Amino acid sequence: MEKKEIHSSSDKWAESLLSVFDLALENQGPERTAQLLNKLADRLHASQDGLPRGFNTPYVNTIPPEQQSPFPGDWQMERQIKSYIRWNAMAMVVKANSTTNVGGHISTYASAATLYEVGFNHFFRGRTENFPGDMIYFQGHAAPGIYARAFLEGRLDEKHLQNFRQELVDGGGLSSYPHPYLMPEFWQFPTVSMGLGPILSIYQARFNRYLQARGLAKWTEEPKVWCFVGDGETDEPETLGSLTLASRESLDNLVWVVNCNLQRLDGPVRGNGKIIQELEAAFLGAGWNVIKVIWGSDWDDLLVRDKSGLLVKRMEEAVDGDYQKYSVEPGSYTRRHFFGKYPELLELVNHLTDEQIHKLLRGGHDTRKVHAAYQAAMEHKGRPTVILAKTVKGYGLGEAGEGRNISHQQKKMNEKELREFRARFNIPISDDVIAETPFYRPPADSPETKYLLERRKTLGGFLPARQVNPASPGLDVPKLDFFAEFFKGSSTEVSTTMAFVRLISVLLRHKGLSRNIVPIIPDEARTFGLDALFKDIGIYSSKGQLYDPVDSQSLLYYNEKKDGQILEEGITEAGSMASFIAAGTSYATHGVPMAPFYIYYSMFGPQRVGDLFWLAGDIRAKGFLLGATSGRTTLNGEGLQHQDGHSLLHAGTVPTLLAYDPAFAYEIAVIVADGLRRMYAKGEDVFYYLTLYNENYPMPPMPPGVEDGILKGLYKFKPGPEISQPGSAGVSPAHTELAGETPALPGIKAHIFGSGSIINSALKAQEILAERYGVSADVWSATSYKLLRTDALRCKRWNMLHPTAAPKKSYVETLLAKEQGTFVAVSDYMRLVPDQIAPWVPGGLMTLGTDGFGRSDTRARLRRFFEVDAESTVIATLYALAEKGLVERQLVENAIKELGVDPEKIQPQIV
Ligand SMILES: Cc1ncc(C[n+]2csc(CCOP(=O)(O)OP(=O)(O)O)c2C)c(N)n1
Ligand SMILES: [Mg+2]
Repeated sequence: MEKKEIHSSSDKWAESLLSVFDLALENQGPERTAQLLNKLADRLHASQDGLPRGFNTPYVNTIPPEQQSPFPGDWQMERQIKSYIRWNAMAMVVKANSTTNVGGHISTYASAATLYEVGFNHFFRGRTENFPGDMIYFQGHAAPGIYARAFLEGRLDEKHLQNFRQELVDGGGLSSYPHPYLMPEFWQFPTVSMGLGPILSIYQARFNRYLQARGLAKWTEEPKVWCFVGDGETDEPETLGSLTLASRESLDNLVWVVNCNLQRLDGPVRGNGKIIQELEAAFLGAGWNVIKVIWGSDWDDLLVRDKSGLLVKRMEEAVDGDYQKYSVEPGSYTRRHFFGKYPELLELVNHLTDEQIHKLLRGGHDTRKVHAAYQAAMEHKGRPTVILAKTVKGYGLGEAGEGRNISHQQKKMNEKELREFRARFNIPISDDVIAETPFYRPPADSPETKYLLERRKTLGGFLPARQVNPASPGLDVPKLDFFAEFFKGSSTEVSTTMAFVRLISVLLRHKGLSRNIVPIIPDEARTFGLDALFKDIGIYSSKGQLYDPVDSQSLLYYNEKKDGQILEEGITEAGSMASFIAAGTSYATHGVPMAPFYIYYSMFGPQRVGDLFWLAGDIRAKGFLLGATSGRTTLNGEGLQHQDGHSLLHAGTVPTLLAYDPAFAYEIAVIVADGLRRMYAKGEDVFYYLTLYNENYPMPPMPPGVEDGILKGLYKFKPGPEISQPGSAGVSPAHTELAGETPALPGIKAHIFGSGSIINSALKAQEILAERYGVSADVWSATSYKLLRTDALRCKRWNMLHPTAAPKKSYVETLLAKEQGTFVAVSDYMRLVPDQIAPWVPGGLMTLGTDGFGRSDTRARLRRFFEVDAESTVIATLYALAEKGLVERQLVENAIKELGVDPEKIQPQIV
C-alpha cells in the first residue's frame, strides 16, 4: 500500500514535469528544449556530488512501434527459409561430430539467424559492375549458418556440407570459419579471432571514404560495411577501442549489429548487469547512433497497456542473469518471477498462457523489428549505427542447449531433440531418417527457393563472395632500372630508414604507381623523416584542415587535406594494421589494387599486434610492412621496451610474409622492386616485412650480379683479402699477447654473415681478422634467413619423399658448397634468426645475436654487452676456427685479451 502511494505521488511529479517538457517542446522547439534539459542536468550534477551521469535510455526498443517502417517481405516465406537454414546449420555440425571430433558451433547462428536473414533478404547488396558489394563481417562462429544458406542458394552442395571442417578429405571441404586464405572465392573477411572483425570494419569503412576522396573508388553508390559482433566479443579491447574514429569520421557507411544473446562461452556476458545498457552508454558516449532491438512485437501490446510504467521498471530491474533464466525456464517461472514481482504486471499478462509467456519473443528474433532497425540504420545520416539486438543463445535448440551455459559447446543432439527441432521449425524430414540428420534443400522450383533467389538477384548477387578479377590490370610497377640511384651508393652517411624514405618519395613520382601508394604511419613520421611527405602528398582528413597549423610557415607543416594520401593514424598500431589490411585487400574488395607502406617502430609490430599480422596473411593482404628503429643495439638509448631483437622471428611465423633484414639502400630497392612486381604485376598473394635501422653509414654501390642473392636471402658482399704472407700455419705462440705480434695464418678462411646495420660489425671484423690474425674472412649479406630456411626445408622434404632420386640441393647449400673454412653469423636479432639455416651450413654455424632484454646505452656499449660488435665477431670467428682445429685455442685466448673483451662479463641472455 505504501509503495503504491509513493508510486502515485511520483507519478504526479512526473506528470507535471512532462507537461512542462511538452510545452517547452511545442513553443521552443527540440534544440532549445535539449539545451534547457542539459542545463538542468548540469545544475543537478553541480549540486549532487558523485551522481552518475546517465548515458542510457530506458530498456526498451529505440524505435517505437508507430515509427517502425513496414516490413516489405513475405514474412511466412522468410520464416520457412530461415528454418531450413537453421536445420542445415545444425545438421552440419551434428553430422560432422557423429563420425569425427572436428567440433563446430550451433548456438551462435541459432541466436543470429534472423539478424542475418533479414540482411540477406533485404539489405546486403552483392557486387555488380559499378558497385563493389556491401562488405559484411560475419561472426566467425556463425559460419555454419552462412554455409547452410549458400547450400539453399545452390552455391554449395551436400558434399560440401558433409565435409564441414574436413578440408583435407578428397574433394575438399568447408573451413571452420571465414578464411579467405582457405576459401578465396567465398569468404572476404576473417573474423574468428574476436575483436579483429570489429576494428577492421571501422577502418574498412574509413578506407572506403579515403578511396572515394582520392577519386579512386569505382562506384556510383557507396557500399555499406556491416559488422556482426558477439556481445562477449565486445570485451576485447580491439572491439571498442576505435569507436570514436568511426563517429569522428562520420562513417554512416558503417553498421554494427551486436548479437546480444547475453552469453559468451562459459556463461553470461554480464550476469549481474545488462550488456545492452552498458554498450548503449559506450556507443552513445562515443558518438554513434544506437538502435536497441530488445523486445519482439508481442511485447508492444503489453507496453502500451502498462500505464503504470511498472513493466519498463521491471525490465530495467532484471539483470541479464535473470533474462537468461527466463529463456530456459517454463513460462510459469517468468510469470512468477518476472511479472510476479508487481501485482499489476501479473494482471497485465493474465490473458496469456504460460506457453505464450515463454514464447514472448526477443527483439533480435523478430523479423519485423530487425528489419525496421536495419532500415533506420540505412537512412541514418552523419554517424555510424550500432544495433544492439537481444537474442537467445542456441535459440530453437530446446533442452539441447537453448540459453544454457553449455550452449556454446553444444555439438550433438539426440533423436528426441532432433524431432523437437524438426517440429518447431516445420522441416519436412521423415521419422525413419531423422536420426541421420539429413540435409534438407527445397526443390529448385519451390516457392522458397524461388523467393530466396529472386531476393538475391534483386540485391545484386550472392554473398559472401570474394572476387578478384583475373583480367583486371595489375599496376604498372617500376622496373629495376627505375631505382638506379640506389645502386650507385652514396658516400654521405645515411640509414636504411632514410634510404627507404628516399625510395618512397621516388616511387611517389612513378607514373604508374604513385596514386596507388598508401603511406601509413602511427604518429612517427617525424621520427623516420617521413614528414617530408606531408607537404607533397598531404595527410588524409575527411574534414580537410579547419585550422591554421602552428607550423604552417615551415616546409614540413602538418598538412591535412581532403584528398591527402598519407594515413596518419595516431598512436594505434592496431588501427594502422587495420588500415594496412583494408588497403592491402583493396584489389579484391574494390577491384582497385593499392600498395600500402606501413612504417612503424618494429618493436610495436607483431609483438603488439601479431594477430593482425597473422590475419593479414589469411585475408591475402598485399603491401609492405616496415619495421623501423629495429635492432636491439642499433636503437640505442631507448632500452628494454623499444629495442627489437625478435620481430623477425614473429614475422617468420606468418607463412606468406616475406621477411627481410636488409643492410644497404640497394638491397631495399631490389626487394621493393621485386615485391611490387610479384604482388601487383604477377598477382601473388604475399606481403613483405622489411626491417629498417637508424644508424648512418655510407651506402655502398651494388656489386654486380647480386640481385638474385638479395631476393633469395644471402650473397657474398665483400670477399676477404688474399693473405699470401707465410706464417706458422695457425700456431699461435702462447706468449704472444700484444696486438700485432700474432703471426699470420695463411690460407685460413672464414665467412661472416651479417644483416642490417650490424653488417658493419662483420666488415670491421673482416679487417681485424686480416690485419691482426691473418684470417681472410668473406662478408656475406644475409637478407633473409627465413627465405633460406623455407627453401632448404622444401628440398629436404622432397629428398625424404624421393629417397632414390638424385637429391635436390637448396640455394644455401649450393651457394656454400664450394666455400672453405668456417661460418659465423652476426645479427642485431636473436641467435634463433640466423640459427634457422644452421643445419645446411657446411660444418655448422656459429651465431652471435642479441638474446635478452635491451638496455639503454650507447650503440658501442650495447654491442659489446650483447657480443655483436666487431671484436666479439673476431673472437667468435677465431673460436669457430679453433673448434675445427684450424687455429690453436690459445690464439682465441690471446685475441680475447688483445681486443679487451672481459671473458667474465655477464651473459645478456637470461636463461
Ligand atoms: C581472440 C579470441 N579469444 C577467444 C576465442 C574463443 N571463443 C570463441 S567463441 C567464444 C565466445 C563468444 O561469445 P560471444 O562473443 O558472445 O558470441 P556468441 O557466440 O555468443 O554469439 C570464445 C571465447 C576466440 N575465438 N578469439
Ligand atoms: Mg554472446
